[in-house]
Amino acid sequence: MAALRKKKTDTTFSLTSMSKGGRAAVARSRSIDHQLDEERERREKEVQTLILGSPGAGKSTFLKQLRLQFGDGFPAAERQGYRDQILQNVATGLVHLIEHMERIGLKFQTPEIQKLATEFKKKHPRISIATLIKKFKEADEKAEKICPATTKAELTKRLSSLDIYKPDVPSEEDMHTLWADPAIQMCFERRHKFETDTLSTSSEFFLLHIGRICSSDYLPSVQDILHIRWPTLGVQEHQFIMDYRLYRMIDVAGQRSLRKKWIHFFDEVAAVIFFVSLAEFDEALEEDPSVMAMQDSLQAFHDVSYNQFLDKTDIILFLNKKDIFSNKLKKTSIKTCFPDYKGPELIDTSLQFVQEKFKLNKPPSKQMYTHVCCAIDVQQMKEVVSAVVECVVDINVKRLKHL
Ligand SMILES: Nc1nc2c(ncn2[C@@H]2O[C@H](COP(=O)(O)OP(=O)(O)O)[C@@H](O)[C@H]2O)c(=O)[nH]1
Ligand SMILES: [Mg+2]
Repeated sequence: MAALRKKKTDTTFSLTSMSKGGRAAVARSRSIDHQLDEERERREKEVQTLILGSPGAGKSTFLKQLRLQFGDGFPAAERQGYRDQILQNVATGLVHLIEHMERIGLKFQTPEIQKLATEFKKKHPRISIATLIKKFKEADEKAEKICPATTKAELTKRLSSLDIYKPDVPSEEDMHTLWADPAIQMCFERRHKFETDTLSTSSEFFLLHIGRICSSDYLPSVQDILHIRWPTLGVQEHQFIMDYRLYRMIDVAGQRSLRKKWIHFFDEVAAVIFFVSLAEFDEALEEDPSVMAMQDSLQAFHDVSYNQFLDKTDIILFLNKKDIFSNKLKKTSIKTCFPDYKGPELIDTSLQFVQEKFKLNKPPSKQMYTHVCCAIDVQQMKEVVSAVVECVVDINVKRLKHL
């Protein structure tokens, strides 16, 4: 900034001694200088960070942690607004159990409750990411036809408004009745023995708190909000101001079919935060079951870090869901995803191997900062979020030197 200001004063030599054409040229140059100054000032004041990664990797949860520390921390009035999403998540957990009971032939205690369960399942089907993605893609293509987005701002607006997930709010009374049944209780007790289609940690959490949640004076807690699973397929943003700078954290939809849109967000980006769910090492992609989810994340990470528009952009890699990763490794080897793994069946060595894989999928010269974490853990994330914000600030200082 100082250098640029100096340059500006240098051009204020005697205008009166110049020809008309010369004066016009200086005026033009001043106006360009002025525009550059303004642009530079805007860039200095505004720091954009893109948050990329597959659906379910923990991007929204990270944004919530950021809000907890650098925002208003979810005041009561706002927490109330999460109630319907939480009730929906409880319903998803119940339907998961009902489906498991059907598979193993376990019946509810009375025909009335059995009927209620069948109707409940029909009314509140479990969210399939694959179906949502299909619906989102269709809505996006339709919107594009009616009104093509020509600027990033338009695209952001359009993608954020494609709200395609609007399920019915389940009845608390129905959920109480289903949950009180001894058969569903038995099924829940045996949840750790489910061979396939295991209950997610968020479903487990909400079912364990069903009594509190389904009460008339229920007010969601911060922990409840952090456990919400609510697929966001559009663009979400969280802004905060620090040291007179506006930090914009932009969460862009992560599913494969929409990745080509990421590129619209690449200009003016100071840093990229790339989220990977460590829990996906033994999972296949819902969109394409022939592909292992973590291999797909590696490919996406490779494409981002080698993208020409991001060649000067540093990457912050988040290896998230360490808790689920550690649990899964007790039963399943990392070889499920990486047959070339030769190390011992230990958490630390398996984790190092995954880290190494990501390191090998970026240009050697590109700076990468890695965090291994559990995004729902408020205590642990305090340090991580501060470190990330500090890192983004540093990256921006470095970036400004090269502008
Ligand atoms: N157990 C566990 N669950 C997590 C972790 N991070 C996020 N989640 C949960 O995973 C689900 C998906 O997270 P979300 O932030 O919505 O993913 P996004 O699609 O990338 O935005 C939510 O239910 C979160 O509560 C984690 O580290 N451990
Ligand atoms: Mg999200």
